[in-house]
Formats: sequence, C-alpha cells, structure tokens
Amino acid sequence: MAHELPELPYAKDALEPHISSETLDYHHDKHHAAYVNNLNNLVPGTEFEKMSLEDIIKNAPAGGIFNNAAQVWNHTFYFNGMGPGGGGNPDGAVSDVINSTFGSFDEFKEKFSKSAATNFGSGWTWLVKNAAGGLEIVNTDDADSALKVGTPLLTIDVWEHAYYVDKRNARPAYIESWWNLVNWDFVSANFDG
Ligand code: MN3
Repeated sequence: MAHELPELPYAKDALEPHISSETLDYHHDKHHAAYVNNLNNLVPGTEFEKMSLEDIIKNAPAGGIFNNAAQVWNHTFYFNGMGPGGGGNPDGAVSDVINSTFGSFDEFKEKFSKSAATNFGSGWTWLVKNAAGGLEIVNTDDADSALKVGTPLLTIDVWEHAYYVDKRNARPAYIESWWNLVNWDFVSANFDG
C-alpha cells in the first residue's frame, strides 16, 4: 500500500511562538515527507508491501524499512500530540493516573523533561500505558517506537531537527516550550483507547 504524508492538524504558524513555521516547514514538509517517500520506495516487492504502518513496525527487522515506517508513525503521533491552545494540566482519568504514578503533575513533568533532556543522541521520549494499565516514561533511540513497549499516549521528538532552527543546541529550552503545546485531549483519547 502507498503510505501518505498526513497533513498537519493545524496551520504552520499555529504553534508560534513555541515552535516556528520554519521548523515545521522542515520537520513536516521535508523530514516527515522523506520518511514517507523512503518507505514507499522500499516496500514494493517485499512481504511488507501490503501491511499497515503498525504491522510493519511490529514485524520488520532492524533496517531501512523498519526505520522509515517507525519514523512515519512517530512523527504523525508527535504532530498530533501538539496544538494551539495546548499545554496546561491534564484532567480526568489521565490526571488521576499521572498523580497516582508520579506523585503530582509537577513531578511527572520534571521526570519527563529530565528523560527527554538526557535521551542521548537522536530519539524520542514517550509517555506509555503498559499492559497492566500503568504509566511509564520511556526513552527510545533513533527511529525506535514505543509501540513495541505498550500504548503510546504522548511523545516528544528530541532529534536535533526538531529544535535546531528555533533553539539551536538548547534542547531543554525546546522541551520547556513544547509543554505549552501538549494536546491533553489527544493524550486522554489514547489513554481511553
Ligand atoms: Mn523528527
């Protein structure tokens, strides 16, 4: 099947001043698009040709097909997890389970930020619901996806291309900006499954 680049669920400048339209020009229109194109070039003639993105990620061995499929999925999930008018605190069941797992929202935020800031090299930091229904903060390397760990609820891309235009080398400043964009309705919908 041909994989498609999903459109951003908001205008290019909707995340300003936290993430610029220039960053999204590169991150969505160049990087995300390239992963889609690479995947579509790699799968024809393989056992992965007719598989969904999720099935490719769960079944492909380490290598180009896995890397590009996971990067397509990870980026769509990341972009959907942000929005104008985001940020603040979660409510409902997600708020309750964050408090019971991490002590408080502030303690969760601090722990998640520290994981993202110290995730070495390129990767992703995730909030995941595990098989027991509990929450975990998970770091993955390069293209690796938390789909292999549990049910992803939220992610932040910590590859340099996510922040170098706006923040240069200051990953912690990008993480701090990103909290202003978190779409907690998206997190709740993922949590409710
Ligand atoms: Mn990226």
